[in-house]
Amino acid sequence: MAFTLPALPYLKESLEPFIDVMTMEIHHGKHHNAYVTTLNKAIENTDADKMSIEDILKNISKYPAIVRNNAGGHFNHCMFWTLLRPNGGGNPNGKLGNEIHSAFDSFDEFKKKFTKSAIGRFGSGWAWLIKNESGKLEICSTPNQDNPLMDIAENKGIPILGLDIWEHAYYLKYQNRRSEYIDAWWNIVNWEEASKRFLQVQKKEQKNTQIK
Ligand code: MN3
Repeated sequence: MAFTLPALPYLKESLEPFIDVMTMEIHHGKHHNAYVTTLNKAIENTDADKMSIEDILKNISKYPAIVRNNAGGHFNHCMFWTLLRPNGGGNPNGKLGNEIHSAFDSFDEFKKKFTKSAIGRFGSGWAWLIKNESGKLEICSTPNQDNPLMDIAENKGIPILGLDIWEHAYYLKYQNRRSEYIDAWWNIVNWEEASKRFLQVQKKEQKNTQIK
């Protein structure tokens, strides 16, 4: 079963002025598309051919770098698109909002720490809010197309929010000003989607404790 490029859940021009239409076009249509094509070629006739993307990532140490880079690239971008929306931003409410408050003292503190982590990642990579293996919210970052689901990740957990900090995500509009891109990104975060992800992880955790 080959992986496919998902359609964007909004018009590519609808994230303007925060992310420009040309960046969206190239980022989704060229970069993400290339991860999908390369991944499919790399896993053709291997056992990964029939696995879910999550299962590949959880066992990524068994695969060559080409699978690590492109399976990560595919998963990370699928998630990234859904975590953006026109007229997004603001503060998360509900259970995720409460959990962010208790883990980071306030939403502003969380924003500061997340921004710092994203700015501090040298070169290409991602910044994440994850629910870690002890069930706590945690901010971390990964290099290249790695992510916290991978068995080789330094900080393991399930991603709730992810920010692409590769230059291809912002260079056309922001050039070297990564922090301006991050400031803009907060205006289009899809907190409803992040909350949905958080609740799903919580549900799974509850099920697992019941089984134990
Ligand atoms: Mn990207």
